Amino acid sequence: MAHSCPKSSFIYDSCKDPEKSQQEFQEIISKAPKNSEWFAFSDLYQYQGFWFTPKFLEGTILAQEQFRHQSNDIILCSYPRTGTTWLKSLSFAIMNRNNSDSLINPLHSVMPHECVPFLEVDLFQRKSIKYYPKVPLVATHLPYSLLPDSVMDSTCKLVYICRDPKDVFVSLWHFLGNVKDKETKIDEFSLQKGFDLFCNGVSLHGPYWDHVLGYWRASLEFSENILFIKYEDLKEKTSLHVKRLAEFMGYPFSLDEQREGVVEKIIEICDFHNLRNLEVNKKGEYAIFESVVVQNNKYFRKGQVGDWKNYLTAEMQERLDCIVDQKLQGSGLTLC
Ligand code: PAP
Repeated sequence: MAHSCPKSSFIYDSCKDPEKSQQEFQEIISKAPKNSEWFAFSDLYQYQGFWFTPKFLEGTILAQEQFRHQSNDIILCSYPRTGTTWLKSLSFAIMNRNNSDSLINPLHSVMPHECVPFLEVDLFQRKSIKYYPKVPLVATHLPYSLLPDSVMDSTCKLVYICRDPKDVFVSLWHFLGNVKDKETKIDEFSLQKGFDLFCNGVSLHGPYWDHVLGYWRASLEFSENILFIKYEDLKEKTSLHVKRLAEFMGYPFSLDEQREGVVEKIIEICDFHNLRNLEVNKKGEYAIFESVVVQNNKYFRKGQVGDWKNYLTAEMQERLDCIVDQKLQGSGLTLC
């Protein structure tokens, strides 16, 4: 086999100067525009053009100040509900495929979000999280412009996944309705209300189109270091894109591996239905933050392209497509 199992090089230490970072965070949040309509896990605050919950914002500031990447780190970037869990699973399985223990064990018993930590959540906000096994992969929902300087100034490899905004919205709306927050009572949140906010750019880590455009433009400029993938393409030509992903990550499949069916095996392990039917993903829970807990099965809802047709009217479709087309005009990218 071509590679030995890589070791994680991320900094898992908690904040070095917690008081300074806390002060800075409090100052930013006290001045930031606030939106209380999109309940997410709490109110949203606008920072440098994007909307965050306080916890995500705190993690963003900590990560910006303290994250130091190593040369072999690979960062999986995404807007929420665009295929993060799938991308994490595939990248993890690709990188971990020569682990002498077993190719499949970790993803069989550990939720993909616990195989690959989130930069702005897990690396700096959790004191005692355990990831198994640690590999030099980290994920983030941060927009490109808010990535830590140490990433921007480096040749660190980034993979970005995006998805049809209509499916993103429908997936996000379902997801937020299922989050259990110990601190706030979640009332019914209408599809129309969420849709209006999403179209106005007010959503967790939104506006969605700005999030996508940031990575898209960067991927054109730094094509060697940023791989841009569409969820729909990954669905349609999984094998092709998995090979492309492995090659980009620096873990290409050898001819022997291809002959032995390793690519297909990885695809099968990470297949939506396979992951969804695992005990850990059917019954387990994942704490995004200590007070925000989600059942693992909410990360495996339908996994389909075009599910928006079951929820959005023709007017809603036209409205969102029109907004996104306008925002993406001239970029060379289409999402709808
Ligand atoms: P997150 O940002 O909350 O982690 P993320 O993983 O980005 O979510 O996206 C979840 C979506 O990916 C869900 O889409 P749906 O609501 O339209 O069903 C989820 O079902 C889908 N998904 C999760 N795992 C897979 C997979 N292995 N293959 C394809 N789609 C998947």
